[in-house]
Amino acid sequence: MRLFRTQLGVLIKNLGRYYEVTGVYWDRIVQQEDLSGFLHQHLGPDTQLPESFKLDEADYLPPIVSQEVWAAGVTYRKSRSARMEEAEDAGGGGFYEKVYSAERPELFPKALPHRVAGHGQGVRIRADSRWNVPEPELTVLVSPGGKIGGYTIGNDMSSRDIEGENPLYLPQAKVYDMSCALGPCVLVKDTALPKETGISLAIFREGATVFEGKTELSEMKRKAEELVSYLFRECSFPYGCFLMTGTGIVPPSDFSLLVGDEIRITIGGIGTLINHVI
Ligand code: DO4
Ligand code: MG
Repeated sequence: MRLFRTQLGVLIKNLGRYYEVTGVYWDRIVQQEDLSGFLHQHLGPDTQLPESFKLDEADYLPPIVSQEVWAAGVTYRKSRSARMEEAEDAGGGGFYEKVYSAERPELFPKALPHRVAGHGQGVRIRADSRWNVPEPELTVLVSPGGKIGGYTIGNDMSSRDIEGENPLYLPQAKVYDMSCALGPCVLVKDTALPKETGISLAIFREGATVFEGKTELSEMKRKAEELVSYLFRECSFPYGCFLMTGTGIVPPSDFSLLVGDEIRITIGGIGTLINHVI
């Protein structure tokens, strides 16, 4: 079952048909400890949309209203190596090796809702950075009680030159207006995604593919539940939260995004999140 936040209201897609969730606002929905059970109550002939109904790209809104977005870092070997390389000259490389093997994960606050783009909307690169990449990340929706109720696709836009100059600049490399994208929907599911789930990233420039890469969840060093349990140790989330689980795809060091690029992130079972750099 997939949950959509759209210009037309909150919709569920189940077995190929769309249903409208009426009378309940987004925050109240994603607060549910049994999200799947709650949404099932909203499937019925009275909430069903015509069989011909489909969403246009302009209809999508980011699947977030009052939730915080957090992110985990260096959860894949590929990210560890890229970070070590970019921070080497500044003498910061050792920190990334340490955090990759440490018990405590790297977690950082990524975005407040107003900094999040939805499917089809624009993401930004910083004007004071010359090396920018998207980071395609499986992102979990977590209830106030700390339960993973769903999965979405996240893009953790990052300025690698700022991050590499000094690890203390991480918040500036990661947090700025429209530095985060989430969508196109939340796959509502009580069980973990299979380890073979594929994550792929493609970047297009003026109609040509300028980067393609893929990984799978089996490459992730930590489990999403472990990341969530660290996040919930000393933070409460009355409206629930999103947690991005880190990137396992890093474009080569001579690649940087440009305004106009199209970024497509696909995660098996969820869908494809498309954004343009504006
Ligand atoms: O430590 C820097 C951030 C790494 C990150 O965002 C990632 O691995 O996805
Ligand atoms: Mg990341």
